[in-house]
Amino acid sequence: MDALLLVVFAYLLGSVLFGEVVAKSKGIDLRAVGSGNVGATNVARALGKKYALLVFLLDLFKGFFPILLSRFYFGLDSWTTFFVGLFAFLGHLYPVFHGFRGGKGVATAFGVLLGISPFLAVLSLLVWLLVFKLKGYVSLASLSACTFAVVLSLFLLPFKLFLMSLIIGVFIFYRHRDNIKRLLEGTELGFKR
Ligand code: NKO
Repeated sequence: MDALLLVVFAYLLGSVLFGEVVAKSKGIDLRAVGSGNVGATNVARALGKKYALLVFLLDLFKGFFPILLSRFYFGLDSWTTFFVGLFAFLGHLYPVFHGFRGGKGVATAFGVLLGISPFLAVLSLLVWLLVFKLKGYVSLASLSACTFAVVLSLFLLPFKLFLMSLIIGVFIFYRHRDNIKRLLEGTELGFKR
């Protein structure tokens, strides 16, 4: 297995926006609905929770599967795993198959984390669920879980994988800048159809 080839594969797989694919198969343009985003949350707004779960799992797989391959062939604490995780995520943000206009990367980052540390991923998911239950905003839940994951990865992961989490975390915050503005103004979108 060639490391560069695996990184390219991760990027190309990340570049498949399953939200856009599933919505298009239903005759819906996600960019014209709700937040205009291509992620599972906006699929929930456009098509309901069943399809949102499907898209979440598919987008998660884009991060999870390449990381499993990288762990198997190159090991967890390797630069290959660092770049595979980063480029699976960047594929979703800057997808070559969709004019480089991608999503916010939360589900794919979660897949990467699940492949690296199921323990840390499950803890982060619990933070996500708790904040969503208390506050009702997916974006706030995602940003809280992301912060939690980055901080804990400093203590629980090899340093280069903490670095990967940190870079991914910075991109996730940057991609949520409109959500952050809306949260501060009190105009953030809800989640229901
Ligand atoms: O449409 O702008 P919107 O309101 O849709 O969407 C905001 C939303 C975008 O993200 C998604 C994907 C939803 C996935 C939910 C499950 C999350 C589990 C979270 C763990 C996060 C771990 C991040 C790891 C970083 C290293 O936010």
